[in-house]
Amino acid sequence: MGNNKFMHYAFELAWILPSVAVPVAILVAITLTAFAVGIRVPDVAGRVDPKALSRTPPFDQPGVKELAPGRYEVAMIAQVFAFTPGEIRVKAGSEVTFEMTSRDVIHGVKISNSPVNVMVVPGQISRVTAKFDKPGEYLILCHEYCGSGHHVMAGRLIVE
Ligand SMILES: [Cu+2]
Repeated sequence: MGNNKFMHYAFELAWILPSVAVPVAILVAITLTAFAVGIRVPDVAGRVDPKALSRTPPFDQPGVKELAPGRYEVAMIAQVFAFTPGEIRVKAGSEVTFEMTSRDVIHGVKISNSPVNVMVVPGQISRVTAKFDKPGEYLILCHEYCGSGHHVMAGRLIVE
């Protein structure tokens, strides 16, 4: 009888332990990616009239701005079928904040070998920050089908 009861508890424990361990493991994974690897969910930084980009800062002057040594801000516009600016140059080890929006339809921005992966929606400002330590050329790709020229929509980020 006593042995039976022990088996019952052992069986319960075999289910309770993983049901606690799995959420804990997920929390650890989220914490590690957020704080150690620096992967964050891109936030919606605001709204903008897609028809008034030419007179709305920072999109009236799309391009790369060096705020401080190792600290850049990029104002980028996506439209069929190009990114403006199409080429971005930063120094190795820099932290780059991208503020992006679309002039026309929904695009997506993925920068190869980096955590940057964000939807770019007309009317919305998408903001994402990433650090670029390794010198080289990083491909900037549109990853949301946006029309007949989608496959040629690309830019590059050069880390020097
Ligand atoms: Cu596209």
